[in-house]
Amino acid sequence: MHSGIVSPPGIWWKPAGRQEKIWVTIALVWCLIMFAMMPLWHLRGGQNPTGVRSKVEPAAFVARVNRFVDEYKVGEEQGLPVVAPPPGGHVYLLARMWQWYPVLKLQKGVTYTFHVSSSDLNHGFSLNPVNINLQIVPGYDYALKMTPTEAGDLRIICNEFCGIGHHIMIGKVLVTDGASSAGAAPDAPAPNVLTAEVRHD
Ligand SMILES: [Cu+2]
Repeated sequence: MHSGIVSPPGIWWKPAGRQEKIWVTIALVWCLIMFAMMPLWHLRGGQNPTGVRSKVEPAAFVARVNRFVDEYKVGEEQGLPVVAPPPGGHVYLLARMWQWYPVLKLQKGVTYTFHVSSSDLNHGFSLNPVNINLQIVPGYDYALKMTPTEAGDLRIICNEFCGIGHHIMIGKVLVTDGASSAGAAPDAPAPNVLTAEVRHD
């Protein structure tokens, strides 16, 4: 029997053996590498979209999104407006339980200022198959310069659990080829290989 007072029988007090020292050293070195990666990745990795961020009242953001939809709506898809903003303009996307509003139609090779916020609670913006991830927080307008580099049909997946409808919270971004965008049908076949880059200016 042993307790917190009576120490258990064992050999824990013997000096660490060679192998144990090697393993502890490897683990320590790896920890230090990972630790160094944090500042390194921030400065060199291009992983931190340092966009313009500002505070915004959720209701004001909703109003801005609605104005954006009214101005540039070009169609409808499954009850959601499809909005094609002018090239180089501002794009507004609202995350709310449980949809991404509206459907965006963008042009390849054009840089947009992309604003995204939430009107209720935290959501996660994950653009697939492009690897862009952002946390969407109500009260903050997260603005990024974004340039679609390939035409196609992208999905926005919510990757922050936001309630019972979380799994159906899937949005859509259509990227059209600049030249043929004018008369392109929304269901025109699109290549399935997509990339986009986030700029940090
Ligand atoms: Cu969610």
